[in-house]
Amino acid sequence: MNSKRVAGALVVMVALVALGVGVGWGIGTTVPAPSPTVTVSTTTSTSQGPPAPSNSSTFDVTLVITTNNIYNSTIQDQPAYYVLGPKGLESSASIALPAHQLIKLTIVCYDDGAANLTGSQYAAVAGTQGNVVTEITNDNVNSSQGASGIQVEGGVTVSSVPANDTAHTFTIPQLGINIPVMPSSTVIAYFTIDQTGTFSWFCMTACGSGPDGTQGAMSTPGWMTGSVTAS
Ligand SMILES: [Cu+2]
Repeated sequence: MNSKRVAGALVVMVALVALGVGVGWGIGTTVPAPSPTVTVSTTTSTSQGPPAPSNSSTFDVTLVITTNNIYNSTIQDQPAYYVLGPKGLESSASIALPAHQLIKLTIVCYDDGAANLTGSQYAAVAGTQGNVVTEITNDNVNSSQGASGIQVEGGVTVSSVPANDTAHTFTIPQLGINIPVMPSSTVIAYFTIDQTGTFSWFCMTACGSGPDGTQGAMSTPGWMTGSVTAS
């Protein structure tokens, strides 16, 4: 079959399966059941995979924290947040997010060191679904080979992290969002922004330069602060 026929056949198959699901659930019971020989393969969307199917309402965004970024010849290396784009890393100075839509935020932190929190409250997760995140570290993930295949235990759901083991945070004070990030971890958070507008985001650990660690990256858009525009 040519590609148009393949596409047409897929549409018909999906429609037949959708009808079948409706019948199975007692919805639209006047529609006859499709042939039991109709089968389709389904795919599951992941943040690393192909674009989410049209029935998914989750907006995926990934931020990456690296440390070997030359701020200038005096301060030298500073940590920075980046947005993971289709071809690599992009500036985090201005992050565009949808309003009124569930956002899946993944933060990948290559920084292996902790920094002092600028306030003890920033160790607690806030503003996410259930006020929790999934923290994945090299110490809380395990795989084992079971009789039915690989068994994965990946990450833990937490409402806070140890205050003395926080590398950075992703914090939007105006929206009440605070996501603490442990050293060398990946964090997954779900939240919704129920308003439009532009809001400042900050890291609330003293990870910058200067005597109190609040200069350099901490005070420069695209490094450890910036804006989020929800529209
Ligand atoms: Cu930071």
